[in-house]
Order: sequence, then structure tokens, then C-alpha cells
Amino acid sequence: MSLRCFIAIELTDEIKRNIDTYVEQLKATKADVKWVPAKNLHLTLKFLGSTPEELLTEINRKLSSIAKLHDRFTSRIFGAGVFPDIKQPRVIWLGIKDAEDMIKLQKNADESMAELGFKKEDREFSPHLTIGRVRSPKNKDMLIKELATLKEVDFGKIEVQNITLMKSELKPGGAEYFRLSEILLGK
Ligand code: 2AM
Repeated sequence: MSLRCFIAIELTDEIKRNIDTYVEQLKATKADVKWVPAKNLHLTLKFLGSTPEELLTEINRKLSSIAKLHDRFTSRIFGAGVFPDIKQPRVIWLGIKDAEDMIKLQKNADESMAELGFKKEDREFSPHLTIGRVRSPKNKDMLIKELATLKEVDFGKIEVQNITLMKSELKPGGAEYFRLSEILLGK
């Protein structure tokens, strides 16, 4: 059997609640966006996609080896923006400040998963926290205006102590995420 997997950095409930208050502010624009529910907010390090169950042990082994190479680190969730650009927003994100360690960790995860046959990222990793996905241009200008007010907002510190292997189940009500394993950094 195959599972839909990704490697993530999870967030504390406190920071999720904080972010959610700002998301509520953005929702008021009535833009046509599928907002990520607070409980699902996470940082994706590497999307694996369809993953044969038999590979999970090996994935965990690889993640443990790369986790040993990285000390715990601190970053900040800071600012907001859209991919690919404000004329055609598709993904609404919050930015990551002090992301050097996260970038190194992502690079190692990408390389070690490539050894197991997962496709390496073609694009440079751009650390971000997806908070919504735009469905249509409705009220897009209002949304962009409101997002601009979050440009300098500090959403809080994240102390990254572990990475997690996650399973995503696509349900009619949206994706549901389950933690398959948690790997401590620096052990
Ligand atoms: P992103 O939107 O922050 O890039 C779980 O589905 C996570 O994997 C999503 O939050 C998404 O993170 C990421 N992801 C990356 N590539 C993906 C893809 N091709 N399909 C679905 N999710 C993807």
C-alpha cells in the first residue's frame, strides 16, 4: 500500500492560534481562498507524495541520520506574501526569518530522500508557511491590500527541535494530517 507523505516542521498550538487571528482578518476580505485550518498549519520541508509503505523504515532511518547532523535551531515566522506574484496569487504564505538552518535541513532531506528514489526539487527551496490557496480572483485586490498590512508582522518564534514524517489523507472536507514519526534534531 502507498501513503501520501511529507516531511514537516510542526508548530505549537500557541503560534497556530496567533496565526489564526490574522487569518480571520484576511477571511474578512471574502476572497475566494481555501484557508488552511489552524490545526493543519505546518512547514513543509519535503513533499514525498505517494510513498510505498515498505519504504517507511528506510525513510525513518535516513531522517534519523540527517537529524544527527543538525542542532536544534530557532527561526521566526515573519511577514506575508503570495506565490507566484500579486497579479495572480495562488498560494498565500507567511515568511520565515532566520531560515539558514531550515534551508540546510531541507537540502539534506531532499538529498537523502533522492537516494530512496524520490524526485529532487527542481526549484530552490523557499521556506514558507502556506496559510491559504486561492480558488478564484474574487476580491483578490482586497486580499492583497490586507496582506500588505502583514508585511512587517512578527508571528512569533519557532524553536525547531524535531522534524516529523507526516501522512496526508485527502478527505472531502479537506486534507487530514497524521504524524507517523517524530525525529529529534541533534541526537
Ligand atoms: P506547501 O503548500 O506549503 O508547499 C502536504 O500536502 C504539504 O505538502 C502541503 O502543505 C504542501 O506544502 C506540500 N506540497 C508540496 N508539493 C506538493 C504537491 N505536489 N502536492 C501536494 N502538496 C504538496
